Amino acid sequence: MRTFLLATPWWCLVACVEAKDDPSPFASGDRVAEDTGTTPADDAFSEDPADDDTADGDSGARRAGRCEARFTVRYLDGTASTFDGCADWDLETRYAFDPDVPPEISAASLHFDAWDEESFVCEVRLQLGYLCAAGTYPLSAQTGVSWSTQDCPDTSAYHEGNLTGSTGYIDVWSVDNGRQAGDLEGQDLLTRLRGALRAVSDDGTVIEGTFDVEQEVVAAAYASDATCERVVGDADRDRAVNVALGGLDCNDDDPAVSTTDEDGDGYSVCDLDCDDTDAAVGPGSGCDYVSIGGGITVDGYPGLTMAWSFVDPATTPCPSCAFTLWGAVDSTPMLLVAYDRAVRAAYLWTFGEGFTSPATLVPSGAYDRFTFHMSDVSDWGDIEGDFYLSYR
Ligand SMILES: [Ca+2]
Ligand SMILES: [Ca+2]
Ligand SMILES: [Ca+2]
Repeated sequence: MRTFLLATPWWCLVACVEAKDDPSPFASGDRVAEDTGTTPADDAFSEDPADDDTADGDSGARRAGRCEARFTVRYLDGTASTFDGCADWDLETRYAFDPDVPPEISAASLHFDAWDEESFVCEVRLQLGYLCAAGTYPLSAQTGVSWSTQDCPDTSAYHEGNLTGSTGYIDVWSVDNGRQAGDLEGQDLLTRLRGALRAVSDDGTVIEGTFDVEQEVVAAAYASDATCERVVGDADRDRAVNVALGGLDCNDDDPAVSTTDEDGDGYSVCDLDCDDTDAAVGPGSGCDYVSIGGGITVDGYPGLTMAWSFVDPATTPCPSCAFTLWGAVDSTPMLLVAYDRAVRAAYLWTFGEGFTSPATLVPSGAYDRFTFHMSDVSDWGDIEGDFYLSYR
């Protein structure tokens, strides 16, 4: 590999402003962009003679690219905005060259905007500080997703703003730079990137979507000194990342348990469609749980046992929940435990107080398993939930 280190990591110009304390080498570059708001002279992309900030073919240096990209922003009030990001888009890449194998993309930046007019903005930006290979990249100091919703469709004025993903991932499905090996710096290089993303901001707004872009660029070198942060986020390779990484695949060991709605009734198996071949059968119509196993352990009350029963979510503090259980001690209701399908979280309610926390609900043939862990729940302490729910 040849080495061409940059004084200021190019991708840092946006993301590192918010990662001041991050120890990664990408976050520790000088703060020219942060201090002055201008682009540093040593920013690699600003030096790129082919970088015209567009991919629509109006530069002689680049051939017109190809873009498919669709994103949905989901707001906490249940509204959503879906847009095509290819009206104005850009793929920027740097490469590590090798005499024996085709170039690797050492770093990548993607920008998608629903508008090609400068005065309107509905965009998402992806930063991959080190793209070592296809795989799942959890958001970090060097992997970032940010988006702006000022002029997005179906977005109320209340939801307009600029957001940054605090959790989530960029899932790179494939990276293709052709088959030519060697030092290709300065040559035209056709690069294709395909993948998906899902990110959640601190205020709970979610962005998700897929992209497939191909563009010819003038190859420039950049040897990243960052660590490859790629992980296996889609073990069953069904194009859905597991819930532990912020994805929607509730069972990442079984490609048959899908996040897509096969029968078109509005629910996937992960959304608790117990028969995804029959649109007449789904949550609320034949998919209700009828038996419960397991329960909770409460740190503050060791040995506590509760009798659990189903109650109608519509009559509880979590009417949007997919199912709700009352836990009672000696027939006195003590705890309400529910699964909030909209945010895929456990909902717990004690006398007057509600709590949510990440939870997993793993469908399988015999029963669905619902687990969660909540820390410091009022004077109950830590609560660990482990339930087995069956349709029969
Ligand atoms: Ca999967
Ligand atoms: Ca379905
Ligand atoms: Ca169904």
